[in-house]
Amino acid sequence: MHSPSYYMQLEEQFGAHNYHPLPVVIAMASGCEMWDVEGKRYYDFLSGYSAVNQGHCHPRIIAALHEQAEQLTLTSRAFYNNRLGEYQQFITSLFGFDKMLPMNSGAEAVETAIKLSRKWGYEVKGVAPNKAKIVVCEHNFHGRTSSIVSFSSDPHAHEHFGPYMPGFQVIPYNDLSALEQAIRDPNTVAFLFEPIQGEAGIIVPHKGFLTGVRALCDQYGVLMMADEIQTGLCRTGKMLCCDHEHVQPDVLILGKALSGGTLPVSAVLASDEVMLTIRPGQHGSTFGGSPLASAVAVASLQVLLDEQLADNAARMGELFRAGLYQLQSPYIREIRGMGLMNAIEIQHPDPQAAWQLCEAFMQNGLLAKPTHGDKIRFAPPLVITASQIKEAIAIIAESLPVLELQEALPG
Ligand code: IF1
Repeated sequence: MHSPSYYMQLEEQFGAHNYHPLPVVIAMASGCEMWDVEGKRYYDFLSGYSAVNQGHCHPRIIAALHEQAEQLTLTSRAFYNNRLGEYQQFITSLFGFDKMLPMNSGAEAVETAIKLSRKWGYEVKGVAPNKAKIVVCEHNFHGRTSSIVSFSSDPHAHEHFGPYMPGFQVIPYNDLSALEQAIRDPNTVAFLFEPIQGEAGIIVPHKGFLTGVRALCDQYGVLMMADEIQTGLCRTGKMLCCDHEHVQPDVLILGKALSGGTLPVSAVLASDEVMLTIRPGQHGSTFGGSPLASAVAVASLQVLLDEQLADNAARMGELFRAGLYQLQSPYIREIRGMGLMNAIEIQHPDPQAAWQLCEAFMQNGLLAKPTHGDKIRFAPPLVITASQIKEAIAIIAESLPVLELQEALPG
C-alpha cells in the first residue's frame, strides 16, 4: 500500500476534476466503518451517497454477487436469463406495481421515467405531438444527464451545458398551489419530484404534501413520479418515503441501495397502462436487468426486509437527532431530517466553516461531506447501532470547537 498522497496525486493528475473529495483514501469497509490506506478507522456518514444502506460489503449481498458472477453475468436483453423474471416478480409484488423496467444508474432510471410519461401522455392521455410538459421542483436533483441538468436550478449542474431540453416547468418545492396551477395545463404529463430533497440539503416537505400531490395528480390526470433513488429503500425510516403518508406514486424510481452499493442497479416501476406504452426497441440498456444485477438486487432488498432496516433507521435517526440537539452548539443553525437522512446547517462567519468541520470530523474518525457550502449531510448505513450513534455524536461534539478556533483568528 502506498501513502495517501500517492493515490490522491494519481487522481489529480490522470482523472477529470469533477469532484472535490475530502483528503482521505479508503481501502476497506465493513458495515458502518471504513479504513483508509494507513489503517485508520472511520464511521461512514455518507454511505456512498446512500447506496450502501445495508452496510458495506454485506455478507449476503457479496455472497449473491460471487455466486452469480461465477454462473452468468450478462446475456443482454437479446435473450432471456434465469434471474431477471424472478427479480421482477419480487420487486413488483413488494412495491405493489404491475411492471418494472431495469436500468443501471439513477439518472438512467429518471430518464426512463421521463420517456415513459411522455409516451403515456401522447398515447393514453392524448397530448398533442411534442407538447408534453413535465413539472419539476426548484432545487431538484435527479442526476446529471443533459436532459436532467436542463431543468436543474443549480448553476454548477446547469450552466454551459446547453442547449437545454425543453418541456419542463420548474415550480417551488413543497407548494401545492403552485403545483395545481402548473398541472392545470392539459399538456402536463407528469410531476417529477423527490419526497425529501437530498442535494438541496435534506428539505423535508410539510406533512400532507405527498397526500396533496397524490390528490392533485389524480384530479388532473397527471402521473405522480416519485424519485426515491435517495429517499427509498429504508433510508427515511420506511421502505419508501411515500409510505410515511401511505401514498402510492404512479411511477416509482429506485436506484442506489438497490444493489447495496456493489454495482449500478436502478429500476422504474409502474402500472401496465403506463409501462406497456413502451414496446420492443423503444427503450433499453445493455446492462439493465443483467443476471448479476438481478441476483444482487433481490439479495439487497431481502436484507432490508430481513434485518428490518426501516425500523432501525427510524429509531437510530431519532437517537441521532436527539444527540445533535443536546450539543446546543451556537454553530448549528438547524437540524433536520427523517430516519437516517439528516443534515445540519452551519452558522458561521467563515464560508469555509462546514468544510473545516468535516476535516475535523475526519481527523476524529467520522466521514461526512459538506454541500452547498454551509450544510453537512449525515447518512450512515442503516445497520448502525445505538452505541455507534453515541460515538458519532461524541466525535461531532469533539470536533465543533474547531469552529471556535477559526473565529478567534485575527481578522
Ligand atoms: C453526484 C446528492 C446524494 C439522487 C436522486 C437521482 C440521482 C441522485 C434523488 C442520480 C443522485 C447523488 C449523485 C452524486 C451526489 C448525490 C447526492 F448530493 F445529490 F444529494 F446522494 F447524496 N435522483 N445523487 O440523489 O443517481 O445517476 O448518480 O446513480 O452526482 O455527485 P445516479
